[in-house]
Amino acid sequence: MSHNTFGKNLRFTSFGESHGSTIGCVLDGFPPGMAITPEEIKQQLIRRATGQSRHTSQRKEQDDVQIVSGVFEGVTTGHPIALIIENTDARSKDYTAIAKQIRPGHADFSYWKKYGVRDYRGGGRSSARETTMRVAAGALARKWLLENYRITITAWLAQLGDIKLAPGDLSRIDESPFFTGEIDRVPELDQYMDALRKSGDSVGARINACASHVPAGLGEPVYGKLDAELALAMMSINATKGVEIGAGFESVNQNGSVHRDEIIAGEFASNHAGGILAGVSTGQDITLSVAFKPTSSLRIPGQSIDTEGRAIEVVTKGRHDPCVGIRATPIVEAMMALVIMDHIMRHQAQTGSSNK
Ligand code: EPS
Repeated sequence: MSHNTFGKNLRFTSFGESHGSTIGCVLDGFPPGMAITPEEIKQQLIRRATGQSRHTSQRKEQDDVQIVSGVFEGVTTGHPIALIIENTDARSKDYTAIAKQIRPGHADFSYWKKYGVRDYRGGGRSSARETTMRVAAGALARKWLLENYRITITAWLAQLGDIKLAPGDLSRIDESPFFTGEIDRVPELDQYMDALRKSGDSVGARINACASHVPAGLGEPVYGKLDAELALAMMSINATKGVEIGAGFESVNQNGSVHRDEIIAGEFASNHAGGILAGVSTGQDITLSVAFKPTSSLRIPGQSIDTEGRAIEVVTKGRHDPCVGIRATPIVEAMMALVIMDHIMRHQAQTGSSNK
């Protein structure tokens, strides 16, 4: 089976490959009456796009989004919203040399084992190109959440390789390609990435995220818990290797007397739960953290096999991200927005209450 849809009352489906003619998505169940323009969607797309700095892949896609359906006279109609973007800068010949080679650490291996056939051009469906559509749909969800619930969602770079970063001033994360609020540390990050790129290697990253003003009561115990569905959404992003909610794995070191979030005079005194208790939102900020592995398309030779099973040495040339985690930041935000909006609609459908 293939599975390209998520969400229940707000359903998102994406299609398309990195080097196909077009990528696209359908967002079904979106409420009528919200104004939206392609330019607003593009504002989010630019944040994720390649070629915006020297630290990401130099593929230059315009990412001009066309709203094909579900919007009439600039307003959502309640019908499926279909969005498409043409691929205009795919350079498939970059992949001829590795057409029959399996890059170690890449979907090349597992997709080939599963399907027996693979679109080797840019990784086909396994490419991060697909995440463009998540950010496009996420732009609509973010706007709806802000207008209807004042919900804001912000993600930031918390770690690049072994460099740990504090949140700093989160209102400034869009001022550098790193999505960091520690603006004065950007030169250090530039230097680190320049050296990494020169070495031909790649590195992982940690992205932290926070959603504020999320109402209490979202989440569907026991198999549709809000944290479970957020974790699933994050794990579906390319290169994710770990997700933590609230205190996450740090909870292992904590005593119950520390971990529990005491309620003093009607207010939570801390937020180790990450805004979710027993799979249901508490009204506190929802906080999570996502680990991205280092990308596998490297200029450094690696031992592997070809599609005939022969031992080979693989070298990947072309335009690749030395740290795909950096531009995963807007993808994390988009996935959080889509999951939270879906849960608001599910909560309303079950209880008849908007919990505003
Ligand atoms: C990617 C490899 C590069 C990236 C691509 C993701 O593509 P190509 O090899 O075709 O130049 O540019 O990312 C995007 C195009 C995008 O929009 O995110 C990969 O191997 O996943």
